[in-house]
Amino acid sequence: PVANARLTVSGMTCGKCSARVEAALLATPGVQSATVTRTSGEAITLYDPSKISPEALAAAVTEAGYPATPEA
Ligand code: 9UX
Repeated sequence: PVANARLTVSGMTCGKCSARVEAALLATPGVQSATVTRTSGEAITLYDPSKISPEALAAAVTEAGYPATPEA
C-alpha cells in the first residue's frame, strides 16, 4: 500500500536544510519517496501506511531539527 503525506516543515533556511529533511524522511522505515521544497516549507512523502503514520513522519523530521506537522 502507498499513501501520500504532506508535511509543513519550519526552519529550512538553506539548501542543505532541505537535503537533511529529505534524508531524515528517506531513512524512516516505510518511506518510499520524499520531495522537499524549501521555499514553500513543505515535504511530500509517499509511504506505506501499514508501517508509519503522517504523525510519525512529522516526528522524524522534527527530531532532525525542523519542526514539522502533517497537513490535513
Ligand atoms: Mo544551511 Mo540549514 O548552513 O539547518 S543546513 S541553514
